[in-house]
This record gives sequence, C-alpha cells and structure tokens, in this order.
Amino acid sequence: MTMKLTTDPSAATLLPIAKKEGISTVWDRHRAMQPQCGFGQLGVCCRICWKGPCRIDPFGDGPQRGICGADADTIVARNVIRMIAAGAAGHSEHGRHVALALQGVAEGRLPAYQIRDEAKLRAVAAKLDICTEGQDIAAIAAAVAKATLEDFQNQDHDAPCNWIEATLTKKRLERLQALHVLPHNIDAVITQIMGRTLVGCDADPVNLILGGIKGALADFDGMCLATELSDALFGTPSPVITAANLGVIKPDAVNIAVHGHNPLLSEVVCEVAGQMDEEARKAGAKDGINIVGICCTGNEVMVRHGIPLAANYLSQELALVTGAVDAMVVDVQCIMPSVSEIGACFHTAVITTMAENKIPGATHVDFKEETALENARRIVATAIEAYKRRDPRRVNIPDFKQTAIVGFGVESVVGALATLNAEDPLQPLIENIANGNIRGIALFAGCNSTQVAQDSSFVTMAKKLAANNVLMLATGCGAGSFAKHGLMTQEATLEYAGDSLKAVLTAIGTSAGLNGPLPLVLHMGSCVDNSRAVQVAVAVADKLGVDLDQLPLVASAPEAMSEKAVAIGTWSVALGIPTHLGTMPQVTGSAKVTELLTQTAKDLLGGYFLVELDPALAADKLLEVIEERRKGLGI
Ligand code: MSK
Repeated sequence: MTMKLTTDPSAATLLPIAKKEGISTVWDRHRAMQPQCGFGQLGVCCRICWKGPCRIDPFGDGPQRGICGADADTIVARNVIRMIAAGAAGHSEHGRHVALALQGVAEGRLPAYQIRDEAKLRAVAAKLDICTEGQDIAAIAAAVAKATLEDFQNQDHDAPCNWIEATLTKKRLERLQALHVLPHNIDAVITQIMGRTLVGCDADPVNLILGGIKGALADFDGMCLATELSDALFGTPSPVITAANLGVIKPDAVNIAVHGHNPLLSEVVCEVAGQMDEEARKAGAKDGINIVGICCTGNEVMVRHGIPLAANYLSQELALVTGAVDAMVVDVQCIMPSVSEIGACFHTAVITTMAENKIPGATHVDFKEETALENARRIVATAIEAYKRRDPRRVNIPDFKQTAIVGFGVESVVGALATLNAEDPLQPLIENIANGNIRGIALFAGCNSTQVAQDSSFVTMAKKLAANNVLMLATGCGAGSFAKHGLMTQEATLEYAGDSLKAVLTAIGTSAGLNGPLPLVLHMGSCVDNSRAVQVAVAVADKLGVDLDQLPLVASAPEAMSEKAVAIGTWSVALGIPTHLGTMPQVTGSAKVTELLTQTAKDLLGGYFLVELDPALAADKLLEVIEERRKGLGI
C-alpha cells in the first residue's frame, strides 16, 4: 500500500504537475531509497573509522562487536551524540553570527542594522546581570554582546554558560550541575563530543549520553541567545494577522522566497524590497515585490513582520514548481540541494548567501553584515531580472492559503495576560491551569519528514489535545503545519478547543483586543525560538516555587528528522519535559541507550523520551502524562 505523501492540499495539487514536468521531489527520492538500511535505522552502523564500516547484527548470530571492539551500545551512543553535536553547532553558529552582529552595531560598524527593540536589549542586560545605569544603548549592546560571546570562550569548567545560568530555574541548574552536564563553553562542549567519539575514545554508553546531554544543553544556550538578541536587533514579535501556504505566492508580483534560518539577511531583503518595489512594477509586476517565507527564515520574518509563509520543509521544492517564484534566497540549514536543479527547470534564481553553505548550480551572493544593503539590492535586482524571464504558461499557484494569527513571543503572551491582571499577569494562566480549565501545555516543535504524510501527525495531535483542553504553543515547521492548515485562527479555536480551553482563550483574546479568542495554537517563531516556550515555563515554575519537571508541560516533535531536532529533544528531556517523538529515533539497536533515553532519564532529569508513531495514540499518551503531572502537583 502506498503511504499518503502529504495532507497539505496545495502540495497535493502540485505533485502531479511536478511529475508531468519530470521533476523529482523529496517524495520521489524517498520512494527510490526503499528499502532503507535497517542497520542505519537502528543506529548500529559505525562509520567512525576506515577499518569499517562495521555493523552489529542486533537480532541474529552475526557480529556483536565492530572491528575495534565497540559494541552496539557504544556505537549507538556515539552516533546519537554526534547528531546532537551537529545540531548544537548549527544553532550556536547561528547565535554567534547574531551576537557578532550585535557587537558590530554597538561599535557602529554595520549601517544596515540597528537596535530596533531597546527595551528588549535592556531586559536582556538585566537578565545577564549587566549594570545599565547611566549607559547609552550602544554601551549596553557592547556589554551584552561581550557576555554572550563569553559563552563561546570561557575556559573555566566550573562556570556555566551565562545564558543558561540566567534562564533556568535554580532547582534545575542545581540538578544539572550535580550531573556535571551544565555547559561552560558551547564550542568546547561540541568539540569534546567530536573528540570523545573518535575511534578508541569514550566507549561507555552512559558517559557518552551524559556528554550528549551537555551538548544538547549547549544547544539550548545557543538557541536562547539567538532568539533574544534577534529580538533586540529586529524587534520582538507581537500578534499579527497574515497568511500561509503556497497560495500566498502572487501571479502578478516579483516573488522572492526567503528560506533557511538566520534572519540577518532576510531582514535586510525585506527592507530593500520595499525600496525597490517601483522597479518591479516598471518590469511589469503590477503587484510589486512579494516576499514569502519558507522554513524558519520564513517563521522569523512571519512573526516579526507578518510576511506570509509559503511552505514548511517538505514543500520547499513545490514552491518552485509553482513556476512563479522568481528568486529563492537561502541562508543556512534545511535547504534541499535539489532546489538549484528545480529552479533551473524554471526561470528561478536560486541564490545562496553564506560562504559555508553553497549549492552547485546556484548563484552565490557573498553576504556580509558590512555590505548587507548592497547584497540585498543585488538579490532583489536578480529577482526582478528573473521575473522578466518567467513563462506565464508554466505558472500554477494553488488557490489555497489560510489566515494565520502569529507572533506570540513571551512578551506578547504576558502582555495579553496582563490585560486580565496587570499586577500579576501570570496569575490568570496559573489559576486556569490549577482549576483545570487548561489541563496542561504542549509545545509542538520540529520538522516534517517523509516518514510521515506531511503535516498529518501535527494536525491530528493538535485537534485531539485541543479537544482535551491543552494549551498549545508551536515553533519551526510544526508551526508552519498549523499555519498552513488553518489552526492558527480564531475559527479553529471555536471549532476544535474543548469548552474550558475555549472560554480561557476567548477571555484572554477579547481582553487583549482581538475581538474574539486567541488562535488555537500560538506561533512562537522559528526552531531556535523554542527557548521562548521555556521562558514561559520557567516563569510559571518560579512563581509556583516548583521545577520544570513538575509542571503539566509536554513537548512533541511528531515529524522530527533533523539532527537539530535530536539536540532540541534532548535538552527538552534534560529540562525535565516529557518529550514525544513521532518518528523512530535511530537508537533502538541498543537496548541500553533506548532505556537511558526513555526510562533512566526520568529518574535523573524528570524528563524522558516517549516514542509513539501513531499520532492519535501519542496524543492520548501525552494526556496521560499531563494528568500524572497534575496529580503530582495535587491539582
Ligand atoms: S526549518 S530544523 S525542518 S523545524 Fe527550522 Fe523546519 Fe526542522 Fe528545518
């Protein structure tokens, strides 16, 4: 039986068109890859040295040790923590890039950037314990950048990274410190993972996994700083009404898709596009320039500026199949290398922008913060030129988009609650959790994967949790799924929320001036913005005087695939949050590692992985966890 590929109606519309045009998509390549390697799926294939590859026979009488002597437990643990290191490297490199930009702004070297949210920068400074009295904003920016960059430079193993120390509950910090898993330096911790997993190094699966947890917490540190400093530079999200899905591409506009993760370039592209709109009209585009987002760069500009989201991960290629994207501008992460080939089938300019992320066949514009305006102008001009070559007969834009109310940062959530209780904004949330109107909170994060019909697990789980009065937050391509499927609307709240959740969302939304309820799922931003959800949870825990592992709070990545998702899931567990995975993690070839992550972690950290591929059952299991946590709190 063929698995359904996608539940996204616009993706489903375009797949036959791609087929007709002879364009191979991610789903075609998935099919061609079947059957996939069972050893790889179980995590028991070791490619760490050239005596190998070695693979352990997990069920039969074949080899139980690799040539060097490593057994399945060692191999699986090494493989998974290398994934964590890669994920942490991606996020923290993104964070470092933003921190260096903040430093450049403080020193007056980057004319394309400014501090757009001074209040946020001051709040960050206060959080990092930086004295701001009598300091101007440039001096504060310099001090914040310095304290942030220390998280990449500190050599004192006993001094935890500044951001993690400023972010978590005291109890959580003590617990992590006792396990020696608090990172002191993001770069060093990532390097240690690579070093300890070399042939002939750490072979103890427990020790390896603890090293991985430290790496995952370094990932968390990098995400916190990336989110908060981006807010200071580009503005803190606030609720905005926009739209999502491929129908946001306009037939009579120069369409520029911004794709990847890092907002440093896309912010400037948005600004320059406004200035060059007239040029696009002169080229015949009567609707001027239309910026649309893909993946998390899309989420970044969506939550800050209401730029519509065209696609999440799995449908990025289909954006090109519309024949109406004139330029796809990519920065880092989650960009399928196939986009340059597909762009070449049309008139689309696929433009890479980061020196360390190039794609054969793409045009490269070497983006530097110092020359950001000039780079962005070149990109927009290239898009206008490409538009002139567009063939209108090959344009197929699905007539499908959904309204999405997005932009729920911590400040806007607290701001909305403050309209109910200005003195003590968290009180209404806590009261409603305590009295059971809200049973618990679920954070949906993570990607799409070809292992799951696109978006289906997100949507199934959300509807079930909503009916059971669970408040939902979302980031990354999960947020993209909900936006595309109309679950970030007031109508979705009225249709799917259980009665008590509906009443609470309506009370908050109405009081906050939305003329109706908050949307069913609150969009908190890109995948690095998972740190926002943690901030809300920490504020609630601190107010109740408990730790994160006591809250009725769960996380879920129903369609996870990226190494970044492995890192995020692992820090979520380390923070005490039961974390659901809806795709099979590549660890099950080791009973020991599986036990560590799904059971032992519960005793050590309070959080643990829960694997359930069936989304309806997964929702039931998360509801059970929420009820267990409520019982623990006596509510
Ligand atoms: S883009 S990491 S597919 S969320 Fe953040 Fe989406 Fe996952 Fe990439």
